[in-house]
Amino acid sequence: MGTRAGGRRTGPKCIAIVGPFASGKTTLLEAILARTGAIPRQNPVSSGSTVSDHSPEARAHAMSVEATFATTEFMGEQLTFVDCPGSIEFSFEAEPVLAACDIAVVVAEADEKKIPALQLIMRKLDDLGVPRILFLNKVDKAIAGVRDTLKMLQPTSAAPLLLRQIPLRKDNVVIGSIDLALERAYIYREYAESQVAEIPTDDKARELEARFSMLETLADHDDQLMEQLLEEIEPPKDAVFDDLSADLRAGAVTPVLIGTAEKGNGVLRLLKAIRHDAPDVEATRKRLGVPDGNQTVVQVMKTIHTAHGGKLSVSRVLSGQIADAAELYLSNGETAKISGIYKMLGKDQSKLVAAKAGDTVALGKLDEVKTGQTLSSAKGGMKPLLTLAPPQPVFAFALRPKERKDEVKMSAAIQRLAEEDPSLTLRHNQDSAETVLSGHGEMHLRVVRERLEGKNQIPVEGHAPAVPYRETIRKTVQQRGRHKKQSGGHGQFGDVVIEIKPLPRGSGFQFSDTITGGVVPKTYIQSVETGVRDYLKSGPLGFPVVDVAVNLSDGSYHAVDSSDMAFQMAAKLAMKEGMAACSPVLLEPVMKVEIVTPSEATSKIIALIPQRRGQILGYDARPDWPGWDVVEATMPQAEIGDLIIELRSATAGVASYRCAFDHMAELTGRLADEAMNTNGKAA
Ligand SMILES: Nc1nc2c(ncn2[C@@H]2O[C@H](COP(=O)(O)OP(=O)(O)OP(=O)(O)O)[C@@H](O)[C@H]2O)c(=O)[nH]1
Ligand SMILES: [Mg+2]
Repeated sequence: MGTRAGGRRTGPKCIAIVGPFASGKTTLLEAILARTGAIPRQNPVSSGSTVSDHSPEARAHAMSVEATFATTEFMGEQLTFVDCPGSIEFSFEAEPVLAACDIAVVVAEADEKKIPALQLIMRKLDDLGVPRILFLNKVDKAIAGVRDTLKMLQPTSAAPLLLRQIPLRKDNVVIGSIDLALERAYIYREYAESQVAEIPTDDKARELEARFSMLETLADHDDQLMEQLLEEIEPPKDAVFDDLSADLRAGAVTPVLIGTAEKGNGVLRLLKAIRHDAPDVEATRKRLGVPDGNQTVVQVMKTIHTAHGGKLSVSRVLSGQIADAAELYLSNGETAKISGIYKMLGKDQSKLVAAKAGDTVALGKLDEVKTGQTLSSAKGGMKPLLTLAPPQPVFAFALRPKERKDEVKMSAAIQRLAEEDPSLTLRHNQDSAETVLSGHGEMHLRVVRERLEGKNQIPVEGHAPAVPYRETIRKTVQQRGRHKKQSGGHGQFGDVVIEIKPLPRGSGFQFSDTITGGVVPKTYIQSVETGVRDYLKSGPLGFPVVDVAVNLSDGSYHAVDSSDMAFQMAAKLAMKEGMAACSPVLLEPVMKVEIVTPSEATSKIIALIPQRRGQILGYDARPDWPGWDVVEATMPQAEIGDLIIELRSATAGVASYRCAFDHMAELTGRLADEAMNTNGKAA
């Protein structure tokens, strides 16, 4: 016994703190920093001065909006914690962090509504193979028993949730905990280390039962322990500890610790569990497939542009070591020179001269380096360990500075923000001449906007991006167009007869001619096509025209006065008059939408689809996602703009969607008028 775990890992560790929104992650980090002496005392999140949520944006919304790094020391060992935001809109922050951390502390609470959010996180950890401890927070206000809570949370986790502590209650108030592995009681003291105590006699039976259940779970991976349990032999404590470590590191179980982060209770036990049981960078290297050897490998977890303008790439040193001014290779073979190595404590940094394998540090001025990249000392660089693939954006707005003079400044600032947040996309829409920013929800983009206006001091205006309406016709018309001008010397003459005809949806534009006998010479036929195409950029309703065919059937020319220009003009004239008589109609883009939602909200989601002029194509269980459904529908793009807001509010923030263009559909009546008023000719 006691061989599987191979003892405690003493190297520096990187611990991601994740969990559903408002479960107490920031509070827990603050408590950890206070307990380990990195900060003098624990500040409540409401004070707005925690190490994590110091930005005005986080404060304004009382939620974390980005990953925050804090390195501290516990019993002589270095631990870097990364407090990740809980909201799904900012969840991409955690991706590059989770990839290169050793363990995750999942902060959860006894709240049924947050189960789907917890499930999302647990799945992410499963996908990445990150071992985890679950910290069941807010036991001070928990009404249900811990074991009932775990039953409720178990479906979120592939690995069994293994209860390591049970609460100690007095008059229904939690006053401490009993550690089932140590078989000791701890009486909580606010903001201080708990006091060790004997397990009260009244609680002994409960403790034994819970302990037995813990041992049973461990015995699933330990035959010897199984035998001992069957023969009712008390297993040696060391063996139990070894099993706990080994199973945690292998991801075979998720140990559960309890506490009240707000009062600093349960924090020390959590730190000790991390100290004893967490894997270190060696396991993380294996997980990421870092080749053996003595090269330095560094994985970038976050990019920050600090207030004084310096760029920091917060990184995990996976192997080897780095010194200030060292050069590393990017995967594309380029080099980047480190200018400053820093230990992070929220927004504060302190300078270091070097960093070694396991350390999580900020590297200064790596201009070409981006979040998620792998740097290496191996000549020419190494294959990236990670490919960051942000999900499809679900919300967008068009942005412009309030003052024109800020245009260049704004685009530079947005570039910086996009570098800090790889889940942000920026594109220029040529059609509408808009700068469109897309992201993962309304709050996500609101924060970007606040950063532009606050940190960067650029007042901006935002509005919903233009919908790419088109127009077409419903009737065939024949039309003559004559352009004739006699002004002084050279005149202008062009004369065409065209037939304008609707085409089936999706055909685009076709041009043909049935000119015989050279009544319109070849070069001018080309001019007619040019004129028609030019006209089609904006039809009678003010939108690009699609799905029409134009045939040039007749016309005449003048040997001296005809010209390319004159025939273009004649064609445009014919189009202008002809199109108006073709019964023009607006077309709007309709998308195919795939919504993923927890099953309990499926009926609500289905109900809102027709309200947004959508058509339900079907719904089904989401493959491989117990408790979730997929709803498929078609929906006009105009209705999808703010769809995410409604989806999120119907599902405690977790539903999402993907969409792709499906077809164009006619739009008439009031909605067509509105579209024309805002986007088209009438505007
Ligand atoms: N009763 C109780 N409340 C707590 C505890 N820990 C945190 N809270 C409260 O829960 C709320 C959210 O706390 P945060 O620490 O900001 O939660 P978070 O998980 O960091 O939230 P996001 O980063 O926005 O996802 C705050 O009002 C805290 O005061 C606890 O142990 N007990
Ligand atoms: Mg937080």
